[in-house]
Amino acid sequence: MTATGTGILPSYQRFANGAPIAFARKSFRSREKCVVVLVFLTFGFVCFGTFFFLPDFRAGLSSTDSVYRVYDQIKRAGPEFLLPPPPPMDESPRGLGLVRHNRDSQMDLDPHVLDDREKLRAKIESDGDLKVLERPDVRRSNSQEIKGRGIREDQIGDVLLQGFTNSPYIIRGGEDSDRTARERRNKVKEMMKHAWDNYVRYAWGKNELKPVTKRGHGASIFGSMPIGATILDGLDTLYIMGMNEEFKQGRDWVANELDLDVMTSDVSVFEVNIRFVGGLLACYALTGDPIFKMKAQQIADKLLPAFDTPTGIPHALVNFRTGGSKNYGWASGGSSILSEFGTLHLEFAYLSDVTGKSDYRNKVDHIRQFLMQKDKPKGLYPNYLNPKTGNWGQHHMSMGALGDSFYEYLLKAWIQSNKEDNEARQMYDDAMAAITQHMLFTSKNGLSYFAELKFDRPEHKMDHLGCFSGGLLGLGAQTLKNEVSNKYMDIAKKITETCHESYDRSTTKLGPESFRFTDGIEAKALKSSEKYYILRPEVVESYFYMYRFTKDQKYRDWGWEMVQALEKYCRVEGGYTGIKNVYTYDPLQDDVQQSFFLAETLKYLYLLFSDDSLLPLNEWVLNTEAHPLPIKGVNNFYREAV
Ligand code: DMJ
Repeated sequence: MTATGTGILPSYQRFANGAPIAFARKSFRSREKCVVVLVFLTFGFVCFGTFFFLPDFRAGLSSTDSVYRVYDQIKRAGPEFLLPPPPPMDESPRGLGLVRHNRDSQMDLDPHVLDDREKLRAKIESDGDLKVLERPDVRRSNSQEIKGRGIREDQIGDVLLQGFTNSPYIIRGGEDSDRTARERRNKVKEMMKHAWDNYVRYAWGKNELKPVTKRGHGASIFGSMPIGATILDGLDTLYIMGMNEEFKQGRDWVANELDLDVMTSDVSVFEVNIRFVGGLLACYALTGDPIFKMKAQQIADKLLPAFDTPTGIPHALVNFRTGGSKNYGWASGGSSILSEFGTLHLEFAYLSDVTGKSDYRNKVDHIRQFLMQKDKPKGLYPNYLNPKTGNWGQHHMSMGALGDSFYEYLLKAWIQSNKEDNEARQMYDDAMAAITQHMLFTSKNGLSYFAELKFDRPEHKMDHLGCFSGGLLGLGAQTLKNEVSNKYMDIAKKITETCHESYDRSTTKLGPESFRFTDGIEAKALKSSEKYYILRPEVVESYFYMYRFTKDQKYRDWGWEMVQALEKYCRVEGGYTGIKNVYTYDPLQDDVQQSFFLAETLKYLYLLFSDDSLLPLNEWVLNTEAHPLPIKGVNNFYREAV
């Protein structure tokens, strides 16, 4: 077989049914001659255009050194003009940072992209420095400003993200004039970096980090599959602290990796709402990046089947795959829990406003109406409500576990609505009047605390969880001045003081899960099952609010004591761990870095050492997981759908 017949070499010989056809003609046809002439003409036109229309060459016609000038331009552009730059050294694990840098460097390679970016950045900066969140100008809407300049709504996030990821460092405000406060704040930021970096290194994409054994951790509240709880919960803290690279890394995970389809088991409606929906909505408000709104909505949609109960009071657990929902068997005969179904309002109301879909708000309004018309024993709300019958379960009442954030969301829904949701404020005021009348006690040595009620009997015990109530009462008193506001501010100070005592009376200077006021004990845990500390935020949450309202330096100093204790007893090489007994010098570690440590504890500490311009409380309201949501009508970051 010849080479021609193999098809390996090119051949112009034609074949018919495998037999060669004789090629007789030796000259061109006239049509072929025309094509040849046309080709020559086109070539001539291109050469002519090159010399007379391209700027560099035209300029160089009179010059003898044009070749050298082109060479010089290439040289100045650097080697990247011809070759992509090497990826920067990357210490982050799993090549995450490498992927990011590679992509960025390819963007940088294209001079047109670079140019557009620069222009966009200049435009944004001329709008009044949108990247700096220090003091948003409430008279102008940021998104409108951008829209007004021809940038589509769906580009806003990218514009903002590109804006700050290109920048070496952008301060988001709140630097205190006091040097000590600034140093302490920097320390908190370093703690956040330690917590985040180790999560990235050992548990990326998992729900939480086991900092001692250095691997992923999965809590059942998030279901059986990893869904990046620490990323969703911690992202806005990264943003607020100006940790741009880390924020971008988390944002890209949300955009590209967050996959709800992996969620095939039951999850807690409450936890998913406050941590994931709340976290994503806060990021949406802060950045305008539509990916956050989209993901928040997708997750909230998965929660909706939990509301399909005879009363519309949602179940505690929902299955993302089947839509089936149920309550915990242990909760007073299958009841729903007050602090859970009562802690959806802020996120759902805001989600309706940014998506333009009323469903979410309708669901939580319905819960509100249902609770309003129910009889309340002595004006108090029991912790349990049966979603089938609509009857209260056991008459247990608490400012701590099972009750807490229900009261918080009454006040904060009113604040979020720019004080228009008066129903909510009235319910809050009525509830606080009943609680302070029936559940507020003073110990022999003068410490104020909220006891729990079991039917009519007080149990003289307060949860760490209940320590948020110092800040809450302060916020209530600060936002509505009336004949009782001084009284409530006074209680707020006393409760915060008691909670500090629970820390101060421990060996580690960290507070126990619950503390009692019985048998000669004050503000100390009694049982070993109450002595643990799992990196909870509620005490520093109250320090933060009370510092904002009073400017009393002691709250900052108490916060600093907490930082030192965290560093001493909870910091390990692989992150931060909870401890099992706050009353020993060498406590056992629980090996869990809770996602709320990044979302709340470190955020409140950071805010405590910032000045009031960072997340001013007349523009932002923090959800129960410390995710900031904008206040309607006064905050341009509200981004209501039009
Ligand atoms: C957080 O998830 C929230 O603050 C919630 O309201 C109750 N407690 C944890 C942190 O302790």
